[in-house]
Amino acid sequence: MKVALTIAGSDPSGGAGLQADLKTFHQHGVYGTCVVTLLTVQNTVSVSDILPIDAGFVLAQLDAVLSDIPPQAAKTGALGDPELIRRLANRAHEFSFPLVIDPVMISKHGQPLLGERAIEALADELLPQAYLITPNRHEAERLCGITIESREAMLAAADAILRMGVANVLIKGGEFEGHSVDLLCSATETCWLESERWRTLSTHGSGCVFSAAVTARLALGDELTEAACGAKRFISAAIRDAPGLGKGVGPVNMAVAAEFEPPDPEAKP
Ligand code: PXL
Repeated sequence: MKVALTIAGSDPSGGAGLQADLKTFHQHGVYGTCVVTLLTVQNTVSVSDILPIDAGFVLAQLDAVLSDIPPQAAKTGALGDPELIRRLANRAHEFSFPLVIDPVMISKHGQPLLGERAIEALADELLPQAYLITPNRHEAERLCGITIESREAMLAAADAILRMGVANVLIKGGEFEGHSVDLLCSATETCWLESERWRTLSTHGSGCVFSAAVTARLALGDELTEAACGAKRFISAAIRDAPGLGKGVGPVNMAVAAEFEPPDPEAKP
């Protein structure tokens, strides 16, 4: 069985953070492991408190899982603390698997989720270690200073982010001509990912699920474009079939079918 690791915060309402990542990994037939970075008190209505886990304790969790169950791919979610970001960046040099960084900095509604010092540490030290970063539109704007109000601006932002030393970037959450539009860019390839834009409030955790689906597919051995296109189909269906839970911004449905090639049981590890 392939393995994917998430290094992320806890959302007790189960729609975002490590809970969303693990459910998404599982739905792709991938064994999920998780290193917890922070706890939140939240539901679909609000986040009322955050408890960061001591950076040394987070690193100890990481050592414990990596030395025992090495993953084929990993992702990060909410990291919170600049010291943790720096220490993780130091360890990421040694990773022999692709690292997907979801730079959880600003919510899709524009709310800040990370302090200024942590954003600096993320941009300067961690992002250059990533195989792929998956910012939403606001995070991409914050990273490169370009306002994304058109496809041309989204391309310019992706290009500017690549020039910051990032290998590949997937900008999520564009909305143009009534479509949901994401953009995958690498040094050699540009790929628009488009889907219908569903009229729903239930998008809590959609960014986490999208980047977790890419990570699961990378763990299964997909090429990047294939992983991003498959993940886009998964998140689009998960939003379309959202279960309507909670009194606020409800979760997406991570139990929708994921299309993937199961790994060949005969293949050598
Ligand atoms: O979707 C970003 C995110 C990541 N991680 C945790 C969160 C959220 C948003 O609520 O709670 C733990």
